[in-house]
Amino acid sequence: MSIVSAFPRLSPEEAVAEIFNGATVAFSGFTNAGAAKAVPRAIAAKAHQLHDRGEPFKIRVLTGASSGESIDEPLAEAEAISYRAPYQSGPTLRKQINRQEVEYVDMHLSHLPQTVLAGFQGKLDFAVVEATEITPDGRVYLTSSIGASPSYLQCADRVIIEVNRYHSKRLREMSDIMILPPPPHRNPIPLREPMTKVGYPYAVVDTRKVIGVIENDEPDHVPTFAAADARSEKIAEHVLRFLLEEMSKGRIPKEFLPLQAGVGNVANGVMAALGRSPEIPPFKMYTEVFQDSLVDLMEQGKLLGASTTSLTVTPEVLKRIYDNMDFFVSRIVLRPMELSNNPGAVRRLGVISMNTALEVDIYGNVNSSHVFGMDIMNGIGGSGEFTRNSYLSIFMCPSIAKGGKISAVVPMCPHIDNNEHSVQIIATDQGLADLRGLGPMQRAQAIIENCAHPAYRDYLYRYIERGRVGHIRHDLRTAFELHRNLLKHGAMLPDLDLSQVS
Ligand code: 0RQ
Repeated sequence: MSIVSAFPRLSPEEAVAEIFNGATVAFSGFTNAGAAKAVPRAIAAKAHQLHDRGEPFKIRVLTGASSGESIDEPLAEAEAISYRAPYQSGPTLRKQINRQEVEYVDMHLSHLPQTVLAGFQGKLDFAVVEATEITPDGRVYLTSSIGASPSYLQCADRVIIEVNRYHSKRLREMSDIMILPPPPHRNPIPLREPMTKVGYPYAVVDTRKVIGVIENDEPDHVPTFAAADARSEKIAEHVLRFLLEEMSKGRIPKEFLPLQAGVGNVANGVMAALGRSPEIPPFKMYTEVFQDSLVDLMEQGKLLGASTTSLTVTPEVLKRIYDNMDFFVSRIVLRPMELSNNPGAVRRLGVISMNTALEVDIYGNVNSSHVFGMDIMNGIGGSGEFTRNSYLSIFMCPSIAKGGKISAVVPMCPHIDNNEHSVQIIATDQGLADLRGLGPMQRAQAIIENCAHPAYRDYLYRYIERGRVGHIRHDLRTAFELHRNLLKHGAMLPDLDLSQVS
């Protein structure tokens, strides 16, 4: 008997027949990796049909993390989302959230599984999970991400499985799955180094809940990253120099420490630069997203192993992995996000974290998520759990944006995702500020001098001079003057000659 045939085989349209207006639907996917594909499209089509007939249809959407092209984009275009958690990065959904048409809960990612288990997200009506296989006894072998799928399979009332033939069945050899029991019944997680496995190669579902199985062979829609630009190269240079200095001072051991890198071009560029440096020894990663550049590093022997929750790689790179599984299965561990991002594990392993900011303030508070403190960009993602608990917490961003109309260093961030108590190092294309051991006014000096673009330094120094003296110096009348200028005039310093800003 075919393993799939133990469950009804459904068309996507049949699978979504029971999904009702107001349902909470939890999808697999951490980024586009391992995201459900056929079902979200079918739900979007159903929403279009019902809306055309004048009938309401919106669902509450949970995933592992963002899921752009596969889930958020089709559903948002169909105006079919009423609520979204824990992270998104889709252009259409972002606009709907910022118009307050969609309620969005921007969460620390490792918190999500326990909030689902505890019922904080309400009842999960459906889980839609991509798998390489579901066995008749309910073992579900997941695909290119684990994310929160094991918890969704456990907690949802009804389950739809997308069996995707594109993915290698050997992904199970990388998978390490467990669900943390609710407190107070938690034991220490016995992770002593990034590659230790502590769980099972499969997630589990009560087969009585399975509505059916849809088969497909669609690759993950992971977009190609642009090559690192000149500013990213500079940031990478500064971070690399800093890490080498830390090694020479004996503050990073000679066997190095596990790295975490956020998503995006800057992080991809920094990882590539670390890989090129002969002085950085071969290292491991304890991270949440495994990106294209890491495959090169693994093949070169520079990256010895990586713990992650998703293989967020382009289809060409994923094929390279699948074609050489004998090499990769022993070097990659795929875990649920409550383990990949677990604060205790991050602290124990001594991770060096590298995440990206939209802006930083002169005291070291970081805004990664809300432009003007009002408009969501993407979300905090995993940056909080890594930053707070890492041995070295680094934030990176270009010193200016939009051709110099925006300074990434500001007097006060109007929204703070990671605060001065957790952020240790800030790097921009201008240089790097090491904030460890510095008091507020020393931090301000280090950040303005090393990280701010020269065109904005005078303004920032004058801001401090006119501030009211306290432990931290601020002028509450003008703390957001740069942001107000940007809103009103389209530039933080409207009189600045941008042709002189490079
Ligand atoms: O807009 O494309 O219209 O020009 O913001 O900026 O420089 O292209 O940077 O793509 O790396 O994204 C923080 C958003 C950076 C991302 C953020 C404008 C700028 C541009 C994007 P345009 P860049 P990136 C991993 C862990 C979440 C936290 C995290 C992010 C656009 O890295 O979402 O790291 N991080 N999580 O012009 C207004 C400013 C601006 C600004 C830049 N100060 N004000 N706009 N821009 N600075 C994720 C997971 O956990 C899954």
